Amino acid sequence: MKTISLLGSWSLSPAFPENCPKEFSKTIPISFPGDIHSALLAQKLIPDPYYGMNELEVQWVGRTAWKCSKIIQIGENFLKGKQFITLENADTFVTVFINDIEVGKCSNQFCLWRFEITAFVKKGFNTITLLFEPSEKYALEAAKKLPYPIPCSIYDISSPNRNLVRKTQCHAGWDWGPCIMAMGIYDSIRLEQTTTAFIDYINCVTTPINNSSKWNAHLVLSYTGIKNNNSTVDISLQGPDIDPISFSEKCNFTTGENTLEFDFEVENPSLWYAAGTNPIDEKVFIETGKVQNTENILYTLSVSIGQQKIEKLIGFRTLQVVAEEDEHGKSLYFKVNGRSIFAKGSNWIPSDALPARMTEKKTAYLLDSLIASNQNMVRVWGGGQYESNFFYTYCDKKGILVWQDCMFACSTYPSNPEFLESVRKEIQHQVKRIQYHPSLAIWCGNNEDLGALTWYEESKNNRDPYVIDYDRLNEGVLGTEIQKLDPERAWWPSSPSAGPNDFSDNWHSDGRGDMHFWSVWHEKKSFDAYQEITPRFVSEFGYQSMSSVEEVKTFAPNDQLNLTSPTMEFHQRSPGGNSIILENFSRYFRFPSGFENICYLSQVQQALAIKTAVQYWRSLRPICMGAIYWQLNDVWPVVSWSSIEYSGKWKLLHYAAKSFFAPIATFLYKKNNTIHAVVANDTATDIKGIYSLTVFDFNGNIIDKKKMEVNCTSDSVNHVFQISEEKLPVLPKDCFIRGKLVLNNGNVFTDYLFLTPQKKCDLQKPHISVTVNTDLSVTLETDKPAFYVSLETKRLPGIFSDNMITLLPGKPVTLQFTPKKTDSVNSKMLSRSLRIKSLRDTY
Ligand code: BMA
Repeated sequence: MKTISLLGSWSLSPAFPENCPKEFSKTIPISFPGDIHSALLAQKLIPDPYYGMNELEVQWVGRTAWKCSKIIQIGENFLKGKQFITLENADTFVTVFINDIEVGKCSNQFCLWRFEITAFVKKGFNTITLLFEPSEKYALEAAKKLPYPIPCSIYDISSPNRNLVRKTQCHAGWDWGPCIMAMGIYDSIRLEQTTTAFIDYINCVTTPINNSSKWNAHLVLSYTGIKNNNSTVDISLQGPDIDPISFSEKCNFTTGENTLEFDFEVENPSLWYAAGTNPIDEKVFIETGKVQNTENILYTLSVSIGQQKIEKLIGFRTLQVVAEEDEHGKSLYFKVNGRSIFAKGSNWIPSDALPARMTEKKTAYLLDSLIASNQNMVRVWGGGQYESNFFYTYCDKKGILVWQDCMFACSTYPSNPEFLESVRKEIQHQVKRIQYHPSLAIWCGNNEDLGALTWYEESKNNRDPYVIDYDRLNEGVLGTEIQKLDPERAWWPSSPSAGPNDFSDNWHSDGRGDMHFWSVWHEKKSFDAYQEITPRFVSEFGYQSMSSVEEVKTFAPNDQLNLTSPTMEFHQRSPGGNSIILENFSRYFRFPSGFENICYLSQVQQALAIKTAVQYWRSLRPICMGAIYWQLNDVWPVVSWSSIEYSGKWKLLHYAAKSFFAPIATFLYKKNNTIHAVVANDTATDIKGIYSLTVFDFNGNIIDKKKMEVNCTSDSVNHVFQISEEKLPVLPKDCFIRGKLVLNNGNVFTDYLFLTPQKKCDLQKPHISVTVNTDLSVTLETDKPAFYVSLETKRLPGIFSDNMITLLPGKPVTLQFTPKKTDSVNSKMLSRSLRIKSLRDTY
């Protein structure tokens, strides 16, 4: 088999130039993987859709048909046997022509499309043309044919009926994303030639063999034969610490789709670990208090038939999803290699609204950031896309457990035969493409579609047809196909849900399965509401913040740097979102002065909200076993729930996550006037130390102190101490509290707590001195207690070892800065770009 990649440069022009303004009628370059908006932007034919309100100016692009062509030379050899053109992640309605003859039509972004072109290719030059037609046109046509309306969520700027076309749902606009109805090829487009068969997919299920150090590897090879033939299949497995395995088998290939299965044994491979649970890393953490993340050892499985060779990296681990009835309801947790894992993570949305910018570099950066803040799980949310091969392989290496939604979100969906058939092909392809990844932990049918049945007038008033549609799609196609193709992996019907065969909508029930907890945002409850539930696993909860001023300036001119300016409101898509941020300022803080302080305080507030939730829920272990916050990243610069800004800058939440998700952590929280001190230990080692609780006044004087010996067994929490605030020698408004755990080996973990909203406290104005050291560390010292002390760099991207810290007089703290571009940054540059802010500076 031979392959010719068609990635790289193509020519782009409107399909019907007569309908376009003159400047667009010319032919311009486009590069695949890539998209049409990005190509037009590169030629300055459209304005930057992320700037100001330009999004409105580019809506026509997605409503226009475009043509891309490429000329390719084909040699004699390639014409033996049969030829095909194959497209992956083609968005969405793409008609393919070879030498002006139509050879096929793609209509689902998530399917693999392979069209035979044997009769149409010729020796020498061939022209390949792709006609991209607007998805919106197809969606509107589909809507007209419906016997009754199929509603979906609609935002101010959105493309109608996005739920009727199989395309990344959030391209149509979301409550954090622009409406950019992108078109393009985002993965692969290639010509293929074979005289025998294609290897379509390989899967390898690895299972430990009882009472031995051996594992069984069960290899499944899916192939399409183009004629009956006998060929030899060569299989090998290699890795750094096993004896190479290789064997060959003569196999009969028949025409059409087939599978072949092989079993072989592997002696003592290294185990695959979820991040943070590798024994070597845990040992380092216990000894030094420093988190280390060793990459997992993966093994190269290679399968060849004739000239065709496929290689995949596989891992060895056991993984169970435990969803069992118990005295608290129904559990949901993950067991890796027999050990229960508290899932700490965030929700992933596509890495950019312009698909050409969804680069491997960006994916790696975001996943590295996720790991660096002590997370071990990512949820690939159903309104986005099945992610790239690179994404899953990166998760395999780093030990990031993947919660994989199918790509359906916040909507009702149709169940006509064509739609279901298209989804069946989509899910068959996606399961076979990604199921070999050891990081893939669970398949989930959709995001919030079960709940969405209660959102729309149509489905509320006439529920039956919508329930039947839901069931046909979700259980009839997705659940059935997934359980048939990937029986080793758990099937979870929806997020949130109470698990298989329980069709309750689970929105406000905290006892069963996973829940989405949005009361402290959409319902505007106070942060205390996080402590009013006892969830088993929270797969979504979020709180918005603004991005840094530096980021805001990338989309707003100076005269718009005001929260209620048209541009700022345009870059806020959650209805009433800015008011919720402001309302909580007035609930907790003295009102910040000026735009810069608003941005900063909104990030402090977001970090405190999510910290409150995670600390409380971690303290409920083992009843609660997961906290996956909404959301890790942004698709453009916007006010949102993300912990990382579009530009990659960590918001204060991302730094806070590093502490509240740390393997060993101490938490202070107040519930019903009682202060609780908790130690959480997510390591495999029992720990011992001294816990101290100190009450300070706002001059930094110690008013009271209690000390006790504590221990905390592995993978558990210890509620070490409780005290009613009335028992304190001062009024709650006149003090703050520090909980400090000093382990017997000297490692220290701390947490601070205010007992009243900070606005009631008479904070002293601190004078913080800053010393920038030659190794790019920054030493901070203060004369008065300073809260949420945050460092930021201007025009110098990078990450601090910690941020949003509490500084006490006489206790200098040194934070290390790691610039994104390590070369040529010196302490002078860091000094110049450094900004520092604490809570008292905001008013
Ligand atoms: C959740 C998600 C998203 C949404 C977010 C914030 O429920 O599934 O659809 O963006 O809430 O509203």
